[in-house]
Amino acid sequence: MIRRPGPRLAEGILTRKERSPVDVRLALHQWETYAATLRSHGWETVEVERAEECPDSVFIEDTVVVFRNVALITRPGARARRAETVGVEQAVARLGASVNWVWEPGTLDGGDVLKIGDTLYVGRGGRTNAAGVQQLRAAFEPLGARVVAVPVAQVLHLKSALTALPDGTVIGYAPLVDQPSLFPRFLPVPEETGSQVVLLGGNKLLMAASAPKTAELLAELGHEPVIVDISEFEKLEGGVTCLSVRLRELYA
Ligand code: CIR
Repeated sequence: MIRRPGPRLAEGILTRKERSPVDVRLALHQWETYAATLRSHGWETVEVERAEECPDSVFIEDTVVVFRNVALITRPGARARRAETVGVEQAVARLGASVNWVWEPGTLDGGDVLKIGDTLYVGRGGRTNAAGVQQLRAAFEPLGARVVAVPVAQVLHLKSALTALPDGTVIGYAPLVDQPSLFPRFLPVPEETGSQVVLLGGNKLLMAASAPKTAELLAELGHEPVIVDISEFEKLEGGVTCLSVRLRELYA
């Protein structure tokens, strides 16, 4: 599931970076390439209706967490992003998910949830609060998920500085990971944006062009990096994972 950037993209929220001008036309081109890359690796893309008024709506991963057939619509930690969930609810319902919601006072961003098999690591920190973690637990533990809360103090989202390889090894940019020892297997990578990979299938990993050293390292370990340039989204603190929601389980 993907969502085309809207006309107000350049106004997206910044928390940790200085603002630098976003080239909206280039961003659109990069987004088209990102979507085409998913498709050329066997993924069907479902485009959620564009949210004209929401600058950050392209970062669709933050609006929903899917486990088995249940889609938990988030309540984003940034108030300005809450209107983004509307179109996403309709889209996941149309795809056959059973829809559930995070309610006040809970806040949860999908970028704070890393799924490895049946384990959901959830980052508690900037955008996701304790009530959000509790509601994630209540939604998914009855379905067989194991929810593990981990602290996030140094980055925007849990997945800003770590994701996982196909075998479940967590890869992370160690200086920005609060407690690497929480993960059974942890591989440090040399670049912050290199810590974000989307599993395309087989040994293929979708990665950002801004992390060449990590791509080289992962290639040496037998993975096959597939590189996309997402510079304009990186200026807004977004990475490869947040530009899509992968719905493997709805289609399983
Ligand atoms: C925000 O601050 O919410 C957006 N500018 C960036 C969101 C990136 N999402 C993610 O890492 N999952």
